[in-house]
Amino acid sequence: MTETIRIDVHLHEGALASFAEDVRSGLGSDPKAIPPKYFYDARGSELFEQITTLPEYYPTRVEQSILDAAGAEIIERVQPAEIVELGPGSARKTDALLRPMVESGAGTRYVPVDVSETAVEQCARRLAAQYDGLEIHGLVGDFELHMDRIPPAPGRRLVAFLGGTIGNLDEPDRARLLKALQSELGTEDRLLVGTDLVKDRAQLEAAYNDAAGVTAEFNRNLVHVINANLDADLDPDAFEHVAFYNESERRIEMWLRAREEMNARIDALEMDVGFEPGDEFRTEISCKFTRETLEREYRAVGLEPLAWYTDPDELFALSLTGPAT
Ligand code: AVJ
Repeated sequence: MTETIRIDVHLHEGALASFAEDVRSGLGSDPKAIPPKYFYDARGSELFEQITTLPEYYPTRVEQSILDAAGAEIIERVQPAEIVELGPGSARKTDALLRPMVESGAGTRYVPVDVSETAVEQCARRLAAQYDGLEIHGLVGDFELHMDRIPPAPGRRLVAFLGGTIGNLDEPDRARLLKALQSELGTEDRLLVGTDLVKDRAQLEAAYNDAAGVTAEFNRNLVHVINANLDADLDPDAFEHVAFYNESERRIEMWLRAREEMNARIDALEMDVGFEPGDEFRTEISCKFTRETLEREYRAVGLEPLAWYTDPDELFALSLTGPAT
């Protein structure tokens, strides 16, 4: 067998330093907030996989159904030589794009870019076994920082950013990321983004407050990540999971709220942190979009909306864009 998997890790050096810095500034800011990308250690990635199978968490299933229906058409339209995927996680949904790309004969390479090393390794191994001759070049890193490390394409490139993960970024950060992507795209390259859509509060809130409590465990996992990486002694079970829809900001917010008074030590930061009962810090935003709000954001960074794919209930959407000419 020829070697078709290569994985470059760009995370080790700066990663711990930026996590430490984000926790320090995040716990010192008002409101307190830590970026959601740090959820995804091995356990966090596993918990997120469980979330995607929960009855209340519709985005993964609905996006899959849209991809199953439109994947072949998207590939035919773009005719990519490679797919670069930002934040693939398990990359299970990507099959709906990879299969038609490989079958078209034009596509030869898949480049998963994820902060989770285990996610990149596992999806690379699975896909290499599944698609004979597909070259896989994984990058372990933060796509907000390592965009320029993506190797040059052998032809037309389709950049996929699925799952609604772009909603983890606030509008300025989205504009920065989209602008960075736009500037990397050649005239024939395309960007495919999955976004959760604005809908009624009850359905949104149920998706982030599942009855089985998996999302609560996922949320509290951030405390484990802080303890493990920064030599801290926060008690995860002393925090309550809070998730609600902030309608004026069009986003789900997740918070961790102290149930009791707590004094903790973060050794790596030489920092003492105190919590009064009810004190909270934000762990995630998950922004929801309409076609109008999203297309305005695309145009603002020189991306032209080319196609819009949604499900019959308009719960979730995939949008295809390319550099404006
Ligand atoms: C992976 C960022 C798309 O925002 O819905 C799921 C993460 N958080 N449940 C989302 C998540 C809580 C998810 N994304």
